[in-house]
Amino acid sequence: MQHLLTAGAQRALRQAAMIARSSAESELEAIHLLAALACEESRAAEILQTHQIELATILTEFQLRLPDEPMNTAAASPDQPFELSEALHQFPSLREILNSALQQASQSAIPTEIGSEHLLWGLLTTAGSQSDWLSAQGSLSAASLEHSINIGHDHSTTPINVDFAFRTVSTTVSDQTNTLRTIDAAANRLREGLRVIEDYLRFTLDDAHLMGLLKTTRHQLVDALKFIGQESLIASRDTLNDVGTSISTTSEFDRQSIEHLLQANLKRVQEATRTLEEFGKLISVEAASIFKQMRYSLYTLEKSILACVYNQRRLGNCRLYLLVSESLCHHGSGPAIRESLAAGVGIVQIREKEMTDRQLLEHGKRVREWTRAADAILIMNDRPDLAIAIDADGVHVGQDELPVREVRQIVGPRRMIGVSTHNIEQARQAVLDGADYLGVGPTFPTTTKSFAEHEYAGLNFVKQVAAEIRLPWFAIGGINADNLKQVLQVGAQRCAVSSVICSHEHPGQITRALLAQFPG
Ligand code: 3NM
Repeated sequence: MQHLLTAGAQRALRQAAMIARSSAESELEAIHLLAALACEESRAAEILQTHQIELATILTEFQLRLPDEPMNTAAASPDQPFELSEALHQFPSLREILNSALQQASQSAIPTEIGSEHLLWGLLTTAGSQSDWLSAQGSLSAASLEHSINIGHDHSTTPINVDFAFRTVSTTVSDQTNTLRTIDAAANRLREGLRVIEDYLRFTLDDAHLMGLLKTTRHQLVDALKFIGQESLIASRDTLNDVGTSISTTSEFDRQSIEHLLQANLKRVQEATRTLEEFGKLISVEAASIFKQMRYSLYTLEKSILACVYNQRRLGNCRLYLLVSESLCHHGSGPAIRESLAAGVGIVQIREKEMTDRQLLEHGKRVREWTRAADAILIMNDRPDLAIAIDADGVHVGQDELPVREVRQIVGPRRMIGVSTHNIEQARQAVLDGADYLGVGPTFPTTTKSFAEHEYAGLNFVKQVAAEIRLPWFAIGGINADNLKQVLQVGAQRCAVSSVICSHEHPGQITRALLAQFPG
């Protein structure tokens, strides 16, 4: 997670560095930050003034000098967002203060922004001459400062990321070395596990979207380790004396399939992030917080990868998907369904907008019998309740219908959920939401369903999905025997059609003609 600093907090930190230089100090100290906060036009300065703590008194007390050059230079008021990690990197001596500021900021209504008032909190609550002096000023206390910080904030908000407190580590040097050694080993385990998964996504699944998400996790690891320090990790490494290297379990070498290997590595990276998170808490709250985020991302990623693998298997050779509406059918929906099933359609969707629920139920039960006899998949459009009532294999929803999460609550884990998508962001989101397959369209103009101008996606969208998504998907919308080739050429492997089969005089014949165009 990124923790940003407000512009006021950034200026205060830079001014503190300038004050340290003017006062001929070799290192930036807390007192310099205190002086900087007092001269900055900021919330911290207001709070200090309320408590009659003046800049002049601070300068005299700590024998500090303000710089001769003007403090509000362009360099001192950057417009770029500035992250806590950068601040820690630039101002390592203020580490504890920044940590404490983060803790306080994370409890406020805008949890990720660290302001000058939070820096002041850090100064007051972190041991040092500045804290003793501030506390001795009479009216300023932790309680009064907390009150000033939180004025106007809604205390009913749940604090984020504060299930751990900053620990001033009181462990022995040997404990610290062992903690770092553990973190180093877990980071290596995580890095290696991520690489195995990445190779699977790259060479087996060929899924650029999920690979991109995994890369983000790898970058997060690099960010988190900056808080711990690569040098100290390397210095603590002692592989030769690691008792774990000589112990190998038979299960470690027991990989029956690529999927088994994948699952073992998905578990391995989750376990590694948990170790990193727990031991990381002893060294750095920021690192521990990133490890925690990584663990959650990895759970979602695991789900998306396995859904992809499982649904590819489930939809196997289903190339042609038929959406049936009674009103479109030349000879009624019965012949259209039975003939197309006999000709090789692998998946049928009941898409009736005009039937009553009773009619839909009866119709659905009949179609269930036909599809079962043909060993084909049956999907109910838009109605999870009826999907269950007719024992369909799944339900299909559009962007304006129930979200996947709610549908999943109704239909349970085993029935499939298909989602219509009309742009690449919707497609990526549907993958993460837990869809089992996607509709990708409209590919060509269609009169079967109406679309707003901006929803018309075209072949370009099909091409985009083909380039990055391996969850099974069906190109849809206006596809017929004349344009199917174009759809296959841009990378579609599966298509869904309605009117071309339903309104054909010989549904079986046109189904065969369409299927014949799919390769192999
Ligand atoms: N959904 P036809 S296009 C129901 O793009 C439907 O999500 C679409 O029928 C989408 O093959 C569409 O007759 C209509 O054009 C498909």
